[in-house]
Amino acid sequence: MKNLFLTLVLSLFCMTMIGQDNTSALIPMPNKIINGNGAVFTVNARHSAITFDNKELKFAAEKLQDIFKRRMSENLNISPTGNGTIRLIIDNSLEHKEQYSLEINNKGITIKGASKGAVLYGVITLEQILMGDICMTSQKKIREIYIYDKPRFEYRAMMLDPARNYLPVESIKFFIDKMTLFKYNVLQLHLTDDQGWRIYIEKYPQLASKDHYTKEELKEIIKYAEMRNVTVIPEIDIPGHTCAMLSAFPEFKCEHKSATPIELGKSVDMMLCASVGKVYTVIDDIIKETSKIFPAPYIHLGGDEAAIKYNWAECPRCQKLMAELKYEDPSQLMIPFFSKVLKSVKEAGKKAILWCELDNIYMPANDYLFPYDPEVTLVSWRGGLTPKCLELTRRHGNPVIMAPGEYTYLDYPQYTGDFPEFNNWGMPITTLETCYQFDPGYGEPLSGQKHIKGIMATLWGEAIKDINRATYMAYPRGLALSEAGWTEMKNRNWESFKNRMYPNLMNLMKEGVSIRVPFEIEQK
Ligand code: TNX
Repeated sequence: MKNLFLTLVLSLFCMTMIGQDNTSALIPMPNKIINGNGAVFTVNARHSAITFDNKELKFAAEKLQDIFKRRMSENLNISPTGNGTIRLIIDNSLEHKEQYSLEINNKGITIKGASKGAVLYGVITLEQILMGDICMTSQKKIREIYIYDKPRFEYRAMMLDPARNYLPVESIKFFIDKMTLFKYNVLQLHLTDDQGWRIYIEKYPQLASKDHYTKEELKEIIKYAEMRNVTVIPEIDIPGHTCAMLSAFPEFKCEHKSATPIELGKSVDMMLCASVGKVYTVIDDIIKETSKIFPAPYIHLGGDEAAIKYNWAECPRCQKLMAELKYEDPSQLMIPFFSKVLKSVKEAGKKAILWCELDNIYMPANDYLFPYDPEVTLVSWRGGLTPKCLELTRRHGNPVIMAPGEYTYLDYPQYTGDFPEFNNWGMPITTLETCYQFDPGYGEPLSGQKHIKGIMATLWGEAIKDINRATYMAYPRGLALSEAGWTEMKNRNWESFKNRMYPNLMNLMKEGVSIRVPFEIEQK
């Protein structure tokens, strides 16, 4: 009797909750949804069990078990075999490796995925269904729905920068765990810069800063990420952004009168000298060791903001090398520099990623660096130069990752009162709405987008002192960018996104994630 009364009160309350339904917390928006005809599935520990057909799915099954416990107070059994009403299945007939389907009807729930990661995505989508349809959830019911989903882009990255400010292993794991909620599948770790060298290299222990990651710690991060369908890609930034390396190897500096003394922790526009032979030996060793630690097929080698004008251009040894090679512009030394480095990458069995540097203040008009080896993937990051980078990569057959600063840089302030301490690069404000406007295809016809591998939400770390600041800068903008990476343009809509965002923000807060509440945005 009491239960009946409660159900009645709850139903009346629920009828007044306009806009809350089973799709109202889906982020990124799935690419195909078919609504049911009003049937419901009731979750009940006595009659429902979770089964999975492949031992690889144990993690997803446990995640699902935890979701039902947290959201419905139902303790479901997991049984690896048998005919549970809630089934997780690896389906090899699905063609895209992250493709999944989630089918809910009055008989049960079936999640099929092309891989364990895809099945996990089905589980995550199911949690968002419960998050959106809170009234049904509170009655332990789920409405009939059919979702058939796969990502627009295969590469959906976030970047963390523990080189500028070290982040403990636990913080990185925390960050990865939250990325997975929005179907990001790559974490780029910017491991080296002027302010620090965070990866311990056995052959050159002098490189590592006081705070660094051991091989075992990196492996632990990689394994944690792998369970959550996240690939960790290391970045060793050369030949610029190398003060930490130069303080361990002062002989790698250029030789010229105006060379600034190395002071660790201060960015002083120093770089590796292109004409010192040992630079290449040490880099070769670093690439080999790093490649053994990280199973990812890619290694990122930077290539950004090299202060050629203040180093190679003035260095007598580099000038001699230029004359020998009949080069007119010192930026051209990037060609032999990277051809040697890329050889090491190939020998280590990897492919390289580089920041796309075109004409900037340090390297005037150096687009003659193209053609890069077409195996090299470039990250387009300078907003204004993105159309040019898109065009050059298309012409030369290089894959490209879209990370134009004005849409995807999470270190940029998100509103006027949000200037991070310690920034001195006069950054534009990147609002949540601006992030949401990002179309990684940059308005190109589909035929011109084939070489776009995906997107990256980039969080530079100069002002990121700890994980709370990292997540505060990353969310909610990371939600908007997740949709740019996953959802086809025809399925995206700012008004709908705003509403779908709120339940997710509440959930993040409940999980102890420090976020920015976008108080300037009205929920309808
Ligand atoms: C440029 S983006 C950099 C970083 C800085 C960032 C600050 C890029 C490839 N290089 O070293 O942290 O600006 O926004």
